[in-house]
Amino acid sequence: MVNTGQKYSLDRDCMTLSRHVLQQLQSFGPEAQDLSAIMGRLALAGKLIARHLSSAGLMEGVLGFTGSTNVQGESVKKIDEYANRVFISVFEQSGLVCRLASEEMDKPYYIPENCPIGRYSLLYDPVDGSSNSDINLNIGSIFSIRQQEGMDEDGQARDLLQNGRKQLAAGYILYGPSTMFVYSLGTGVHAFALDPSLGEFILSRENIQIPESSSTYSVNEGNFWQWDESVRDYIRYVHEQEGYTARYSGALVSDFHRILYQGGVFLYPGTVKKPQGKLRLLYETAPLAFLVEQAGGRASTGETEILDVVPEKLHERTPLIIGSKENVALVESFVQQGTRASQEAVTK
Ligand code: AHM
Ligand code: MG
Repeated sequence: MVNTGQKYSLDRDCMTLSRHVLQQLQSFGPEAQDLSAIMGRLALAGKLIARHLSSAGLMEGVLGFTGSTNVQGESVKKIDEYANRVFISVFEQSGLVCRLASEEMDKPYYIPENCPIGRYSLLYDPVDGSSNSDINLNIGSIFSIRQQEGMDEDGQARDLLQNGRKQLAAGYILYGPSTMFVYSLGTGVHAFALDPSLGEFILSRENIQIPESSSTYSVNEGNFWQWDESVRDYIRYVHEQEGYTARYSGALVSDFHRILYQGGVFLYPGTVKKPQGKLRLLYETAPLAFLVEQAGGRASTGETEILDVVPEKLHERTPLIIGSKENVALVESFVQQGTRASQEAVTK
């Protein structure tokens, strides 16, 4: 007699990331081969970083700050620097991408021999939520793939300054109790869990659909008095409703992962000191917006869809409201009411 339980688990074990990517693209053509190879390299970067993190508490020189600051003026952690180098090493000899742009580098890193138009650019946040790393809590890496559309004489990578709908693929790697690789090629969102005994990412959930609404909200309420009155009104509204739950981990990737699976809304609004908020468009908010739309959710600045924002510079920031459709619309209604009220006050 056939043991069907065993059969199903074997089928599942055989659905590796590379096989899944080719299946999604329904092609063995050159672009499908390239994207499949890029996903394979990203998975390798994820495995290297996960391995490094798994023994971080036992080794010297893994945790803590380097003593330098990055282009954003933020203190760099040793793990940020390590992970940034991992992505470069993994792609440098791959012949797959022409340049890499990351949160940790002022300008993109070029691999000149791979730079014909039509090759790919990788944009990434090597370690998102890195302050969690010193205390062994969840962190992640975020990535986005775009096609190279122009040559770049002055290092400003102007062809990257286009909206998020230009992304060919996006995703993240979550370093949690298990390491997960979540990606989209524009055909749904799919999650893979790292099986350490095989060293392979195995399909865990396919075609994830975010719930239409939920009572979970995720925001750093320590910034309450730094926000616009309209955001404060939304939070006051939430406090008055029964059943709302707040969840905030300090790492966007893990808060987003919860919301992708269980619904709700994550917000990082502008503050008095940072009117555009903290999160960067090209390698944080746009890739997650790409994923959330594929899962049936939304991402907005409050006024504009995140995927429609055209940046003026590489490290541009945007306010972020992301998650279940109904929750995002509710936050937007507060923000837009606030905008209308201040416009009316100006015209009076
Ligand atoms: P990072 O990429 O430098 O780690 O910064 C981004 C992180 C997000 O993961 C997280 O949501 C946010 O910063 C937390 O910021 P705050 O401490 O201001 O709430
Ligand atoms: Mg980040």
